[in-house]
Amino acid sequence: MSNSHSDTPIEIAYELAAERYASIGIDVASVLAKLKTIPISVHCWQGDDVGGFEHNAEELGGGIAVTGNYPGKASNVDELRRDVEQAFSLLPGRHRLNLHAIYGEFLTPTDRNEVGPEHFQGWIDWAKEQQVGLDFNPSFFSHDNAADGFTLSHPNADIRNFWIEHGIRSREIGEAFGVALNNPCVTNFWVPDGFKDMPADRTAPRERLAASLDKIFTKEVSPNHNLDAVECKLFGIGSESCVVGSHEFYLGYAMSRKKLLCLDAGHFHPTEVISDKISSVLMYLPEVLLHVSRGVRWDSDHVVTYSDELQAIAQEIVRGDYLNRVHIGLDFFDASINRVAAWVIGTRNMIKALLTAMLEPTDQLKQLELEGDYTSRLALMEELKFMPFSAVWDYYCLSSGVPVGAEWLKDVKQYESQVLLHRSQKTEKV
Ligand code: RNT
Ligand code: ZN
Repeated sequence: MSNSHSDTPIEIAYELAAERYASIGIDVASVLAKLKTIPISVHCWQGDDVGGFEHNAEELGGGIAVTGNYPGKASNVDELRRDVEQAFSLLPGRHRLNLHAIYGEFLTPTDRNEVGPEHFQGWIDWAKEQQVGLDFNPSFFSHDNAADGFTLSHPNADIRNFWIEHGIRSREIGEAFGVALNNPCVTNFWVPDGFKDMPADRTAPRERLAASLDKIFTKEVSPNHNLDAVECKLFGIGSESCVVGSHEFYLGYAMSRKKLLCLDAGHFHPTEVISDKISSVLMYLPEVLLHVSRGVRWDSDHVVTYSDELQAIAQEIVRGDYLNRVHIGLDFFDASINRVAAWVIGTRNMIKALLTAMLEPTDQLKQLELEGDYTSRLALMEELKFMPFSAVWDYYCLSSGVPVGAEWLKDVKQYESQVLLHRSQKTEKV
């Protein structure tokens, strides 16, 4: 490494940081080369408060909620794409876009049991052009047939069949993404089904949910094109007493049907953390999907910050050597701040957490633990928190051609004044 006179302060800081890391056995250049290959699946729904583009879109349902009325929400597919491109331009690395079924391009009113790959051709073309992979989600909420809180486990067979058809078609869309992009799509199934008050029968709805899912998954689809995931949950607004698709339900389902389990950071008891679950679940499942989110007091889906739990999630993925088995997706929605900024903040934090985890001397920490030297383990872990990872992060941004530090905010502010504030504002609820 040479400090030529043309080196910027960021490059100089990086070179010094790289020397520090080399002294603890970390090759920073190879860490950055690897980090570049890890995609984060960025959720489209932060861009419009989980609204979607259906003709007769209903209010957000399913026990999830978005609060805030920050101006500039995307209200059509072109606006959403433009906003996603703006966010992607501020992220180092190449990432993925995660779509929900309600985000299709519907020329005529199209019900959920009518969606198909044709409604997502525009997204496929866009993804090819942007060179990003696509992930998918059937949308089992914000619909008349979900209004009473049940979908795939509904006691009424007609309603169940309606949603089963939606699930089948959603997998076909996922498969079409995988084929067109030559890149497997993760299609994640989350249903809001649950009881507000104590149910008399917890068994029958769970049996119906399993039977409905089995019907949806009947067709064999190549894992090179589509991977199915199922997302568990503890409670929602309106399903406080019993969620049909609980953790135990879906862990068993995923194991027995060879599906991915989706662990959402907001879907457990408040002191329960998904970082501790990854290694347990991966004992028995080949792959998992994460919905990295941040619950504040409840499953509130706040923007992901650089929290202890975010770091712990990244550490678990890296320490367990699970990078190839964990699909990292984000799931938050905040309408009280600039929505593009929300994406950038949350995604940059996820990448930063991966980077710092990859800059750890993992083998040394494990060895100290094995020897029972917990004193050294704790001392080293705490010293690592003050290693110069920010210099590595800055350099990663610089060398990836994206803004360093808070510079990205200028781009977002400019985009806000030039684009977002010119959008016609519909009356929105707070
Ligand atoms: C809801 C689940 C689910 C949704 C998205 C919109 O509690 O987390 O993943 O947030 O599908
Ligand atoms: Zn989720």
